[in-house]
Amino acid sequence: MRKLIAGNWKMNGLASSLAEIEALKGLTGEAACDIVVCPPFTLVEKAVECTKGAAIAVGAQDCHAQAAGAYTGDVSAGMLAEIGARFVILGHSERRLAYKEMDAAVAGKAAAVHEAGLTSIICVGETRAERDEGRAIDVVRAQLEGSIPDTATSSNMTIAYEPVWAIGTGLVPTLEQIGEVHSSIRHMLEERLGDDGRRVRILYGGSVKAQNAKAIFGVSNVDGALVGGASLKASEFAGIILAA
Ligand code: G2H
Repeated sequence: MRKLIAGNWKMNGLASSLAEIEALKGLTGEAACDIVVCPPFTLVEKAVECTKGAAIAVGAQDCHAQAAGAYTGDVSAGMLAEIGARFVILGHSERRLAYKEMDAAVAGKAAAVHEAGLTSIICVGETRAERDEGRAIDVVRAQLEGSIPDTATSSNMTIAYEPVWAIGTGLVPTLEQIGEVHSSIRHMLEERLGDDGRRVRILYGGSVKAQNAKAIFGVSNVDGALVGGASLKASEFAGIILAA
């Protein structure tokens, strides 16, 4: 399966940061994978302009489940589609934690993303305590069951497995641990979507760097990466892209 490497800028980036996307265009001409950059809302439209003609798609980091209405501060999937976004990250653990986003809310947002013709990147992952209690697979299974809407197919949904304890910490699970969770996710996707479940891309996220990317991409059922900190600098992000 062709890999997908997605950069999640989180709440980082001003207009001057678009220079990193410009640089990325020059560094990734030979890329053998699909590339997505997800800057903050304020830069999505500018990033779309900046990537015109390049093989780099642009995504957002969240959206509302409704198409329009009295939702102060929110942005709908249709609004993102109108300005050229093609992907939306949903249910990132930082949002699940800070905004108490539950699985059902993530599923509602994902349905809206699919309705708008965009692709959802649905994030799941266990906490350190849940892993230590031996519940990592059960937690991920429950999150997937609750967060995937009936509108999902392999063409409009990507899953990102991001163990919460590996995010921004420099800690990375062993390749065996990554392989175990990714193969369980594959199994769950096949249960849910039948044969189409085999074609859904499953990304790994959590402290991916140019230096560890190649080994992670060698794990069965790892179809790419969701990259945070290391996506902010074009040179480091390009290293991950070229490892795919
Ligand atoms: C996990 C990841 C990107 P980082 O949140 O979503 O961030 O690569 O900084 O651990």
